[in-house]
Amino acid sequence: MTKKHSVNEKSKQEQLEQFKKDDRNQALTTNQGLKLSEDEFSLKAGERGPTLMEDFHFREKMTHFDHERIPERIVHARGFAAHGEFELYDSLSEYTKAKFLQNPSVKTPVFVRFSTVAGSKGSAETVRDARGFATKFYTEEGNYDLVGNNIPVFFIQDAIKFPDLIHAVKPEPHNEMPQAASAHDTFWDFVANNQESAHMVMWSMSDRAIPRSLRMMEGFGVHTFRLVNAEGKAHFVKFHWKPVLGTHSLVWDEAQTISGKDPDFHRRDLWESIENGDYPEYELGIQIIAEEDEFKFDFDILDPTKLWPEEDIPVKIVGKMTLNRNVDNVFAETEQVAFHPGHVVPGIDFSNDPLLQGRLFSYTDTQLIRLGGPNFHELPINRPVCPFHNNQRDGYGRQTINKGPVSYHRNSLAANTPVPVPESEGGYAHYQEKVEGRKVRSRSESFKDHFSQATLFWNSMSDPEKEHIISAFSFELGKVKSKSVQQQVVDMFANVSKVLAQTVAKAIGATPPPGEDAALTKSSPALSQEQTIKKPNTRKVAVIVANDFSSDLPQVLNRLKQQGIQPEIVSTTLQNVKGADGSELEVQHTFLTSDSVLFDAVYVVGSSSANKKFRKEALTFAQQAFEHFKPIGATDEGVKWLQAAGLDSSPGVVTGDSTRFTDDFIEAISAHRHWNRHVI
Ligand code: HDE
Repeated sequence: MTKKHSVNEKSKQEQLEQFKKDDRNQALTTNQGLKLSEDEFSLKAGERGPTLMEDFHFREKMTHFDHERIPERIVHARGFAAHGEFELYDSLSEYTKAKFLQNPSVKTPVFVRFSTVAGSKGSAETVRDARGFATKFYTEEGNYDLVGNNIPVFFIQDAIKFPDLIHAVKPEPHNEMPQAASAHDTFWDFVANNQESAHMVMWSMSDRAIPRSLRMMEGFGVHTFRLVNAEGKAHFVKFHWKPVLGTHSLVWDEAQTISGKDPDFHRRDLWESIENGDYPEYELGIQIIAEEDEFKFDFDILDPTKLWPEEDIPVKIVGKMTLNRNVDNVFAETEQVAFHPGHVVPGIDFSNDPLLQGRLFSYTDTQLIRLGGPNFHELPINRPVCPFHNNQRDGYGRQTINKGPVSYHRNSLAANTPVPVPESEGGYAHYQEKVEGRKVRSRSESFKDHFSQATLFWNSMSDPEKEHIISAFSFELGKVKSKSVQQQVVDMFANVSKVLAQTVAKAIGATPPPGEDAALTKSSPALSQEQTIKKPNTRKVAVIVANDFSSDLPQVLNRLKQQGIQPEIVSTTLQNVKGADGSELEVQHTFLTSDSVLFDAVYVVGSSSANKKFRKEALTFAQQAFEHFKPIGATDEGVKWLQAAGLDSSPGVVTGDSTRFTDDFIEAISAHRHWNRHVI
């Protein structure tokens, strides 16, 4: 189903055909099916008279409109989703009896919703935040939901603290500020007074919290789950999604500018990639720990503030998910989809992680208010693809018309149907873990180390990544008004790194904690994005061109396209630009409608006939790309412009007319960012 055409190129003819297929070319009717002769004027007593109560058409239309909104999600309100499919590489029967994980030839349909956590439904998408990564697998045994995030650990260890965490990070209630941001007093007060948050805070201050694209971020199930095979043997498991394009981020200044220039940046990127046939792909990975090894680690595997270092417990890649279809209607699908970590299939079970246990209550509870009653499983996006039967009846919005008088179990009047299915025939049976203990409200001693893995994360970062973390802390705490909270946070993070705490303290005018960092004991290279896959594919390049461009340009652009790079022409107006040899290029953006931050690289071509204003605009693009460490290319007149501005001969800046230019530029684009550039 490859589409491979640009979104803008969708022809009128195609659109008309689409309209014919759906219900748009039908007669306009009321919801009762009554054909309507007129839809512009309400019924009035005389042309200038009052509207009449008997205008049922007006009242139906207006009432429906008045009720169009449903409550947004309390967290993860801002989200975007796509359909796709999941394929397994090899059977996982050794670990699980889940049917969709047995046979590599089976393609399981999926629906994935990505989200930010803190912001409201209309908030900007490139804010500093964790991203939700929720996948619904429509399997033949029922829906399985893997409701994860792009960060592998969480702020808290027990679900009972979730309302406190979210109250702290959401806008402060007295003035409802700030929107979609953790840079305020209550969030950092929570952090300092709930130190189990240390590890996740390190991640959310890192580049992971400002992904370049939803197509370029990892996903994690976070909790420890259980896989159970046909013999009843269980293993502990953690789930990972690894993006085929690698894990990449924005830089903070760029992320903030994009929030204003294009608050829909991430959804636009996902939508356009799918429309263009550049389907986002993620490989599924599992980490396995045998039950008998549960206590072999220096952390508790039930603690959701801990990850399993990949170097110690390798991630086995077991399958691939491809997102290949955009939604038809965002409300019907993306907004009404109801995920729940408790939607499991035989062969997948829970662990006693106290955060997971609490989530198992919260998700159905929230749908009851959000989707207005207990029948949300009947909405098309939530319906399993396999049949479902039980004795549940009635409720708001019931769609199924159950027949017959019997709606209870056990019965004789309907031959005791529907019938429970034994485990051996596919009925779900919970893993029979032995549990014993006193009823207590307390936390296991094994959950009390909050800093070792936060330090592991810090130690695993490259120098630029460490600098970004320091700046993020300095930004966030710089926005905090309480001196006491600032100092508490600095003192807390001295437990992670003295260098980190001392540098941040200086930046925000707090007292630097004394001491030096201990010698590095352990790091986990897999945690650094420096280690990620780097490819030029789908990277967007702003090509700045004026009339009289050189005749080589179309060839350069073709070579970039062959590498999967997307050159887009930027000029003064949307009129085609003409080359010196008479060839023409279609312009996609003007200096007014676009901005350097919306591209991965800038290529300045210019031309000798370009005026001063053009040259200034081109250099603004290049300068900003330079400050964001992005690849810059220049040929023809562009080379002189960059030289005059002192932007040439830095890492990642490629200039020249030689045949090597394109190869070098592609290499620079593949590197994504050039951190060794001297930016003042
Ligand atoms: Fe959620 N979370 N969560 N969460 N969560 C919701 O459910 C909750 C947690 C995650 O695209 C809510 O339908 C509690 C961890 C995603 O529709 C709510 C706790 C992880 C989404 C809820 C957590 C997540 C949600 C709000 C602590 C990563 C969006 C609307 C125990 C593993 C799903 C909704 C979508 C949504 C509760 C912690 C991921 C209120 C109580 C940890 C991706 O039920």
